[in-house]
Amino acid sequence: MIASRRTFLGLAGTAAATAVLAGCGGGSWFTGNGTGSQGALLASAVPLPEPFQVPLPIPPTIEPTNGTIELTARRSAVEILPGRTTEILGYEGIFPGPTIRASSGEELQVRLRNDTEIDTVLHLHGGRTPAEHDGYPTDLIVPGAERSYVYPLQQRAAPLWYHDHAMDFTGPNVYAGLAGMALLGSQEEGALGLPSGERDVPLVIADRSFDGDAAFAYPLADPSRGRPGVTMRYHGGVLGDCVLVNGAPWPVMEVDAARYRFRILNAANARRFDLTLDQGVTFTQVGTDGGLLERPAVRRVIAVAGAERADVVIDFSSVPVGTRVTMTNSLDAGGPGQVMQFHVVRKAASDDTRVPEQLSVIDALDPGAVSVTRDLHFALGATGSGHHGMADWNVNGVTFHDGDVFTAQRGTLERWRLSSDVHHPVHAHLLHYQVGAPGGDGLAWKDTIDLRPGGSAEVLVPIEGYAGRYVLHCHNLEHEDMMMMVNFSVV
Ligand SMILES: [Cu+2]
Repeated sequence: MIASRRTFLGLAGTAAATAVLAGCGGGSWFTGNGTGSQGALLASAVPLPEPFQVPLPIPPTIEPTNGTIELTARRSAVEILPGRTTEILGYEGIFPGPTIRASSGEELQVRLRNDTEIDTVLHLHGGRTPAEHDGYPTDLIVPGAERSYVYPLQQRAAPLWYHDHAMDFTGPNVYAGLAGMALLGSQEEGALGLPSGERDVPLVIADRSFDGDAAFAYPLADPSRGRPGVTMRYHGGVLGDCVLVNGAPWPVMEVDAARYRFRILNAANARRFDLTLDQGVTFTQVGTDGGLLERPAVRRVIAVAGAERADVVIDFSSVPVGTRVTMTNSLDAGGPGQVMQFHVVRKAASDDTRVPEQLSVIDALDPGAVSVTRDLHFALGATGSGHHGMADWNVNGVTFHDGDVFTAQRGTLERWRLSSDVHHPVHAHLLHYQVGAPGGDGLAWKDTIDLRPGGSAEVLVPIEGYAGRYVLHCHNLEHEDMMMMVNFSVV
């Protein structure tokens, strides 16, 4: 068991050597690598499959019974690379975990049993959740234990997701497979006529690398987990060379010549994706992290940084049967530049779906009502307190161990001016940001904001929900584990 755990959690010596020698991208971990993502490429030590051969898996859907869903986190062996076995940690033993379908406004209880050998924490990302159920990083479920999380879900319908949030080890735990989607629906959304049922498909996109035994390779600084963090080369982030969609490498999905709705989630530790389609096919974006846009937006590129979601419709109805439509990541020319393929295999028997011109109404917040403006700077420590034996990533020079970075008053409106040194996707628990819609038409709600290198963003943040202590962090999971996570309190 120990040997297997080490093989899985650690990085075999040969793979490490391969990674150092063959890792492309040049540059250092700090300066980036020309792929638009912060981090260093970890090259797989086994041959990877040809793209677009493996069918796209659809994670099973799980709905509450009497308001409750039961999940078990456990280790299992699954086939990811054809003919090989990869050990994962997964909710219900699969990666991604089952897709939770729940309803906005209806309380959901998730009972999680930890049948793994690691400590875990469950966080409903994008959930407006009381602090004691939010998955605070040190609220650990130890091996063999279980606990219930109660989610009031007093929030808009939205494509949320759930994942491990254990202190110092979220990166390796999510990389090992502890992530799944949680789609909140509502009557308003259900009445729109958007594609549904088998034509409403989650796409959980994540990059991974494999060691010589086809295990997920993750460069923990200490494979025994005596101390957190990754080896120096990967301090900026772990970039895999194999793109998995719903846990399958560069898969292909057979589709009807009809409209489909895709709930895209970037579940990667560090990689950004700029998704594009060929054959003249475009995306119609209908929603973001925080639910429906006011109006649909036709887009050639869907950009998603770690933890961001995009709710899109793709219309294959005018694509000739037999055509293959390829989704690529325009940020990378190599394997990570490929994502998946859609193979249009038949005419649709019927398609009475539509994308209405008006999807939802978002009441604009009044900037004149802002009572507090906060400057939050995400950067590498100039000197570094060296929590992990190297300079720490931090927010305004402080880290998780330095107490609250601010206290916010419920019922008020704040303006946050976010800025960064390198690329950081910034996520606040509990609170949602109101921003301009992607494409510029109307407003949108977000829980994760992608800050480009040297970038900044200004967002309006209504302080709503529950009193308690929450975290604000970078969703590059290596940055998060290496201290780019701070506390704030809501009173
Ligand atoms: Cu970051």
